[in-house]
Order: sequence, then C-alpha cells, then structure tokens
Amino acid sequence: MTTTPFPDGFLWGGATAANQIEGAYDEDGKGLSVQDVMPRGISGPRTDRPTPDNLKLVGIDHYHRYAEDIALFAEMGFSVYRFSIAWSRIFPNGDETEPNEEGLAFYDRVLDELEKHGIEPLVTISHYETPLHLAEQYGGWTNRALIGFYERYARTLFERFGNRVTYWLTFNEINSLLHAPFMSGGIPIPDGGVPKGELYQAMHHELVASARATRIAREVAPAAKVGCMVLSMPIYPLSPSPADAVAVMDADHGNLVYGDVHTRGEYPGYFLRRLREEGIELDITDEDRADLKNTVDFVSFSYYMSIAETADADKRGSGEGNIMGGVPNPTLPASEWGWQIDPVGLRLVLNQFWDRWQKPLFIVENGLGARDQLVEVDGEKTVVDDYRIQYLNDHLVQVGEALEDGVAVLGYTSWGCIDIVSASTAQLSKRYGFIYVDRNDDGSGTLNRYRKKSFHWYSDVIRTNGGSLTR
Ligand code: BGP
Repeated sequence: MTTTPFPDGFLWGGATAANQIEGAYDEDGKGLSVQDVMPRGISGPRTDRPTPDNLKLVGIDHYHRYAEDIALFAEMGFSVYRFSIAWSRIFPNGDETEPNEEGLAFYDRVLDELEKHGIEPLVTISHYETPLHLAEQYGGWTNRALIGFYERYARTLFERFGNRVTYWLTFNEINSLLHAPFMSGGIPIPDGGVPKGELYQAMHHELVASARATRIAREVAPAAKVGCMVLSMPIYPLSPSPADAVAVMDADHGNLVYGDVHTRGEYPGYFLRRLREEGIELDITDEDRADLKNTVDFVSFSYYMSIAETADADKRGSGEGNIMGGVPNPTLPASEWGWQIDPVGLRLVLNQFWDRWQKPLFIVENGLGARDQLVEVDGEKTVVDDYRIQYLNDHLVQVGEALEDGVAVLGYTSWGCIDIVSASTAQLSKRYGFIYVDRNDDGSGTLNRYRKKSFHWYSDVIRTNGGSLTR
C-alpha cells in the first residue's frame, strides 16, 4: 500500500482551451474571436482576417474528434477535464440578444461524452477568446458595455449547463490583461500602445463582470462553484538587499490584486496607492462596489515557472516567461522556450495563496512545452518523454508537500493534456500533451493521436492517487 499526501476525492485531469484545440473556427455559426486573427499568438502581429498560416483555424480538429479525445482522457483515469467554451460559438458577434443554438449543442455533446466516462467538467467561461466584433466595434474590455455582454453570455451558460457543470472559472489568467491587452482583453493596440488608464479601467470592468457572473451563478445554478483564475509566478529577490525585496513586493502586488479583489470583494490599499501615484482615476460606480462583494468559492491558477526581480534597472525585464517575465534566476534551469523550471515554486505559491486568501485552491494549468520526437517502440508510435515525466513528477511532489503544509487543494489539471496550439507563439511544435497529435507547424500531418510514455505514467499516478510519484 503506497502512502500519499493526496486526499481521497482529489481531482486529477488535464486542461485545454477552445481556441487552441477545437479548430472549426467558422463552423456551425461560430463568429471570429481575437485568436482567429493572431497567427503568431502574442509573439507576432494580428491580421485583419483569418490567414491560412493560423494553426488555430483547424487546431487539432477536436471539434470533430472530441469523443475520441475524451475516451483517451478516460483511459488515463481523469476525474476532471478543464476546457473553455468559445464565447463566439455562443454569441458569434458577442452583442446579440439570442445565443447560437448550434454552438450550445456542441458543448452539450462534449458534456455527454464526459458524463459517459464519469469525468467532472471544469469550464472556463472566457479563455482569451473575446469575439472579434466586440474588440473591433467596442474596443474590447475598455468599454463598460462588455460587462453586460459577458453577463448575458455567462447567464446563458449557467441556464443551459448549470445542472451538468459544477466548477466554473470566469476568466482565464485575468491578471494577464495589462500584459497582453488584445489577447486577454480584446483591446486593439494602437501604435503608441494602450493608455495605462484605459488598461486599468478594462481590468476593473473584467473584475466587475467576474463578480456579477458569480452572483448570477448563485441565482441560476445554486450547486455551482465559481472560481477566479490567475497566472501565478512566484518572484524571488535577485539579491538579499531590501531594495530588491521591495521590487519583489511591488511586482507581486501587481498580480495578487486580482485574487485579493476576488476573495475580499474590494480593492486593497496598495492598489489604490498605485492608481493615485500613476494619476489614474477609475470610473467605479456604487453598483460596481456592491457587485465586487460577490466573492469566489475557490481560487484557481496556472503555474509554469518562477522569476526573479531586482531594483537594479540595468538587469530588469530581460527574462522570458508565460506572458510575463522578470529577471532570469541564475540558480534555475530553463525550458527550450526559456521558461525557468522551478517545482519548489509551486509549493511556495500554494502556501502563499492559501495563507493570503484561505480559499480552496485548484491548479488548472501546469506542464512542460517541449519539442517531442515521434518514434516507434515495439511496433507502436510514441514519444519517450522522460523530460515531461520528470517535470510533472517533481511539480506534483511539491503539491504533495503543500498538502502536508495544510493547504487545501481541490485538484490538478495539467496543461495541454493533449498536444494543442500554444498560446504565446501559436505553435504545435511546443507540445505539452500526454497524447501526441500528428500535426506540424506548417499545418501538415494526419491528425492521428498517439499515446506518449507520459500517458501511461500519468495513468499510474491517478490510479495510485499520487502514490507512484518518486519523491
Ligand atoms: C497560459 C494559457 C494557456 C496555455 C499556457 C501555456 O498562459 O492560459 O492557454 O497556452 O499558457 O502557454 P503556451 O501555450 O504559450 O506555451
């Protein structure tokens, strides 16, 4: 009998996002989203209209292969599967008053498959998939009108799926908005950049929308558990100087404010000071303040890496990262995409979030993007991804440490449980999955699925509830 720190009922699974997996970008009434005009993710310019080099137009054709993919997730023993609903499948332009029934029917079919296999859905309402029309006609989330459109969209989902979906996330990585305005907030970026005041106003609109969705869920789907979702990135001081410690505190505050608002129901003093010092007057109504009091049931987050920070201007801002970067940490290795690998950072951020918010936590993204080599072993096509097994094992061991520390963790959905298009660079060659998908960056490939070595490894981890991890 193996011992394990993971409690009975811990939810094990994987995560994806509609724009990175589904394809069928214009099928069954779906409208364009900002992703359909971002052929290079956030690492390249947007286009006016979809271009054939945008891998997301086809993705991995999950829109037609969802039953096969979910059967593979079930074979691994998933008890939970995180996916997003594409906003522009439900409201093609985003400002319609009635939803697109064909879009709703697709997610009914996905939920049918999950129920067939006893897999709990964990639904992201908005995962970087703002309808392009809302970006182009309204300016995205800088426009207060988006709160109403998002409310209508969320209410439609709760009414349609509220009796089948327990776990909901309002916005994916809501704290990325200032760093990726177009992808995260549907905000067109003029040559001179988006004025900071408009970005902060957009942030406020999303926080109000998130809180209103939380209130609506409680009215329409009383069994629902609503969580916020933030991009976590523990920050270490580059030196023990107090100045570097202050630089860390300031950088951390920039991310923690979102969880603070979602769990406390108001803006913290350090954020109000930041607005004052930047001369920014937010348009906050009394209704907004009342709305923000609708705090979440749990906090979910993505974790890939940690960064360092310093007060030394010459060293700042040179690090690679998931949408945000700090200063490279000389004590840590990095992935092929320069993301610093730090399993202990996951234990630290679990403790930080638990100590700060005392809300159950859900790790809804964690994984290693790597170039995989498809090979043949015993007549089977596979990938010998020992590097991914090592990364995931070491991170899950730290989740176990956090559980021993008394942190309440609901579950873990590894990112990209099947190879999908990456967000930051829109590549398929940056693979995360337990399942290899035969499609390449040039769009070639059969779309066939193949089980990697990590597929069988993860099956064992789930079967033993973490007992098979090597500590
Ligand atoms: C997060 C996004 C995910 C996913 C992940 C990995 O920011 O929430 O959608 O893409 O990053 O990043 P990438 O795909 O750029 O490697």
